Order: sequence, then C-alpha cells, then structure tokens
Amino acid sequence: MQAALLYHQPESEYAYLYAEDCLHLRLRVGKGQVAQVKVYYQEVFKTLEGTDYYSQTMTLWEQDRDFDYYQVAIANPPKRFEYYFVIEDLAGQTYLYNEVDLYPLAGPPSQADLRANKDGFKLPYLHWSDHYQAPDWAKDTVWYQIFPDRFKRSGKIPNRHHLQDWERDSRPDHDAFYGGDLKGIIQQLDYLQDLGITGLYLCPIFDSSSNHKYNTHDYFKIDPDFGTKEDLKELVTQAHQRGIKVILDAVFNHIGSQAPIWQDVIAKGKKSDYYDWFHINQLPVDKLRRLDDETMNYETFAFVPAMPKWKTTQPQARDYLLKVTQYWIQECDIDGWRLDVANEIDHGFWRAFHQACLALKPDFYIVGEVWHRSQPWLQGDQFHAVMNYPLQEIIEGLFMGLESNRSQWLDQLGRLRMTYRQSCSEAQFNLLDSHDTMRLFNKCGQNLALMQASLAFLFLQVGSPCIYYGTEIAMAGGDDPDCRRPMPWDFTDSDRQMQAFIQALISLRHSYNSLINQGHHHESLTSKGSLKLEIDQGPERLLAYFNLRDEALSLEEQSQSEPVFCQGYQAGTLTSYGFVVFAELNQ
Ligand code: ARE
Repeated sequence: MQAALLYHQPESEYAYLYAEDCLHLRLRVGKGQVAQVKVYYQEVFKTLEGTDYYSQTMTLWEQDRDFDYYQVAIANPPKRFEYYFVIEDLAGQTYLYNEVDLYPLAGPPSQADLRANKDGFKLPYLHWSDHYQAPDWAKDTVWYQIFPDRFKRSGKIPNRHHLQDWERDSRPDHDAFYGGDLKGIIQQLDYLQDLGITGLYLCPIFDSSSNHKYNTHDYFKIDPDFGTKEDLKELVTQAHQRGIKVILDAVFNHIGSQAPIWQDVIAKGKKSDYYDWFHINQLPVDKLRRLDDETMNYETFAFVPAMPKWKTTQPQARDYLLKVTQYWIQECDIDGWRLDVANEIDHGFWRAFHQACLALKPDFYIVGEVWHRSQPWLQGDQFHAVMNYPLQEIIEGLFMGLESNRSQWLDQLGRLRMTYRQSCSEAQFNLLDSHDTMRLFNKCGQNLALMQASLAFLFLQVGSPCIYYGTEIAMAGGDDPDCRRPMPWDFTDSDRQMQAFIQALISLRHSYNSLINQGHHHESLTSKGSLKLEIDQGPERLLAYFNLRDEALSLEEQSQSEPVFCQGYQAGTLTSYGFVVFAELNQ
C-alpha cells in the first residue's frame, strides 16, 4: 500500500458535520490497494479515564482513476472528537494512520495501543456553527434561469429603447433590446409552477444602459425598462405564494462606467470621494489606456472599459455594496444572491457579505459564479454553492464528447463529488447551459434524444438542477448573444412534447430528491458501451441506462426496466446517437 497516496484533513471535505448530529469522515487511499478501513474514535477526555474507543467500518464511496475514497457517517459524535484510521491492505497487513504518520501493526490495535497513542486526528470541539450549512430548501430546488429582457414582454411598461420584433428564432445582436420585463415574468409564474419550477434566478435587473445589465448604473434602482421596486416586490410575493424562491444577480466585481459614482471619478479625479473605491493606477480614467505590458490606467472586468473594477477591500466601497446587499433583502424579501465574477473579489468581502445576508435571513442562499473547483469559497463562511460548470463539462464530455474517453469523465465525476462536503454537493447549482454558453440543444447537435438524456443525467446528480429559460422547448442558440433569443409563447406540438418531458423529469426529481441527493451514486460503462447509473439508499434504488453508442440497445438492456419518468413516452428509438433512458425504482 502506498502511504504517499493516503490523504485525510480534519475540518475540510474529509471531516465535517453533515448535520448537527452527524459527522462525516472520508479517507483517500490508492486505488485498489486497501481491503478494509475502520475508524476508531472517542471523546478525548474519556480515553484518559480508560474508556474504550468506538469503531466503525468505512464504506468504499467513490473511485476515480487513481484513488478509492472511503466514507463513514457517525451519528451523535462525541464533541471532543479524536480518531484514528486502521487500514488493512490486500496482503492482510494492518496499519494505524494518525495525524503524524502511518504505522504497521501486528494486528488490530488494542484499546491500550490506541490510548497510548497521542497523535490521533482531532476535531477539538464540534461547534455546529463552525461548519458548512446550506438552507435545506436549496437542496430541494429545481431552478429556472431567466434573462429578463428576453423572457416575456408584458406590454405594460414603456421601454426607452427601440425594440426588436418578439419572434421565434429572432437572432439578437449584442446591443438588441426586446422589452422583456418583471410584469411579464409575473404573468408567467403559473406556467413556471406548472413545469414544477421551485426557484427563479434572474440575471441582473438594476438600472443599466445595456440589455444584460451587468454594467450597473444604480444598484438601488430597478431598471425602468424592467419596472419598479413594487414590481419586484409583487414578483417575489407571487412567486412565494406558488412555492417559488427568487434569487437576484449581484454584480459587485465591477460597476458600469456610466454610473454617477464612476462619472464623479472621471470628473474630479483624486478629489472625488469615490477615487479610492476603485483600482486606479493613473488618471485620467475617461477611457481605458494601457500603461505598460502589465498595467492599465484602471482595472476592469476582462479589459472591458465600461466595467471598472470595485476595490472591495476599501471600507467605504465595501459598506456601500453591503448596503445594496441588505437593501433588496429587506425591501423585497429575496431569497438569495447569485454572485457575478465571484472569484475575483476578496474573501474578506465575501465573509462580510455572508454575515450581512444571514443576519437578515438565516436561510438565505448564496451561489457564486465560479467556473472552476471552488473549495476556498465553500468552507461555510462565504458561499453555499457555485454554478457547477465543472459538472457541466463532465456531462458534456460523457454525452456530447464524440468518441471521448468516457471512463475518464466518470473518474472526474466521482472526484468532483469528493471535492466538496456532501451537504455542499447537495446544494450545488447544477446546469448544462446558461446565458454565457451555447444552448444545450445546440451543444447536442440539435439531437432532441441526446438533449433529453443529458438533462435526465443532470437531474439524477447530487445537487439542484437549473434549466435555462427555453430549455423546456429545446430552444436553439449559439454562443452569447445568440443564446439569448426571445422566449416564444406560441407553443408548437413539439414544444409541448418537450415540456411534458421536462415536467416529468422535474416531477421525478421532486419525488426522489433525497434518494438522488443522499444515495450512494455509481456510474459505470456496461460491456455494450451504455452508461449505467445506480443510486442506492437503503432499500431504495434508482437504476438508469443511457445508451451512448449509435446502435440499438440490446433486448436484454431494453428489458431491464420500464421507463418510469418518461411517462407517455415510448422508449426512444435509437438513431445515431439516439438515447434511451430507463429508470426503475425498487421500493
Ligand atoms: C459581451 C460578449 C463578449 C465580448 C464583450 C465585449 O459576449 O464576447 O467580448 O461583450 O464587451 C456581460 C454580458 C456579456 C458581455 C460582458 C462584457 O453578459 O454579454 O460580453 O458582460 O461586456 C468569464 C468570467 C465570468 C463571466 C464570463 C462572461 O469568469 O465571470 O467570462 N460571466 C459573468 C456573467 C456574464 C457577464 C459578466 C460576467 C460581466 O455571467 O454574463 O457578461 O459582468 C471559461 C473561463 C471563465 C469564463 C468562461 C466564459 O470557462 O474559465 O472564467 O468566464 O470561460 O468566457
């Protein structure tokens, strides 16, 4: 057994309170090198009195290319928690693994051996408040993302812009306006409720000159083209009446250059009260200038001149943004914030942000936009979740990566589940496309069966799935801005068929949410190249097959089970890259 491959870290995703009375421990070992792992644990001071250690056998929970991951849940753990791992390798050799090293043993450790060893791993005192907690509702949510200018035009709000015709497949350019507004969203809340949606994520809605509103002019004002604060209040109230939560988009990495605050800096330079609220290297800042290879005259988002970067470490700037943060919670009872360009803002700001939100609403939900692995933000003091783009990439590799190495993607899937605490994985914001990516239908080469199968796979993963508006009618669209076409409301028969599939998929998710979130997941490739997904939780089991090859499923595979959640759907016939998804639920 290779000691160098062992890994454990207290107070991380390897040792954490999953719930106030349930501790999760994980141990990483070299793949296939271990026969059994036990954990011995006890209350620190009790061992001094000669009390025996408890022991529990750990379960092989995940595997990837290089490692096996063992996991165990310990109910009602002692508060002062000391523990050792005892590992048996394939040759029957036993080892003790503590915070210092790995020691060979002659056999299972005696209680005296354990008591004599002072280097056990320690969780000195288990304070629930120290540990990552996410609002329970966020783990049971099916999200729907709306790009407000393109979702529904109510016809009741005047618009400052020339509006494009609201036509199916109208192709927007970067500067197009279509006139979607908040009253239009309110008009469609019954539609969303009927789909089974229980969470709405609105892209930015505050005063801004663009159609995307990511260049904010006034953080305390709803964009007049979208409506008023009263409209937002009404939207949230009516959404709540339908069991739908509402989260808004916080664009705190940068401001819009037309904002009075930035205009004041342009006009007054160092005399402006706001000069130090931004990263200014050289005046004037009326336009973006390169000073040398590394430096511009002021910092922006991604070298976009119209998006000067906030200095969120500056006390007044921080206070201003925290005031914005609390204002919309207090005024409109929103349920969460999605954080734009979250990974480029300092952690100190996000800790203060976290406190500010939860001081007002203890079950508030904070989801950061971070496109990569995000442990630093998910330790419990900053975000509850991130937009899970790494999962998006894995599912794309599995379903859309023609001839990709699927076993590698499955390895990454298992490793991703081990990247975060289980409770965090369950609250993740899972997605297959967004306003920043090509639409899923296009990613699937406009193959509806492939799109359905990849969505089914997404809905069967740990974490809360999000569908981007229009996914429910398999809306087409390329990269931004083409992924932001106006939502058609004159549904065709094929739109309705896809809506029925989405409705069935959402219904399955709601019905089996805890099994899907807390069950033991195992994905594998069958000998015939199908992707088999199993989720077990005690007597409950979910089994699904995804055909990933361009030939019909064998009769044996087709006979495995009747399609459960494709009610009214014949198992799809298999064309090239055709997919059939089966699921059976053994109670
Ligand atoms: C638009 C065009 C761009 C063009 C730009 C020029 O889409 O092609 O270069 O205009 O002005 C908003 C608008 C966009 C607009 C952008 C800039 O929605 O339409 O671009 O402003 O004006 C990275 C960031 C991530 C960011 C994406 C876009 O990490 O935070 O880039 N996403 C947020 C929002 C966007 C928003 C902004 C940021 C700015 O969700 O909608 O754009 O507020 C890899 C990298 C990621 C990278 C990702 C996508 O995965 O790892 O870091 O995300 O690709 O590029």
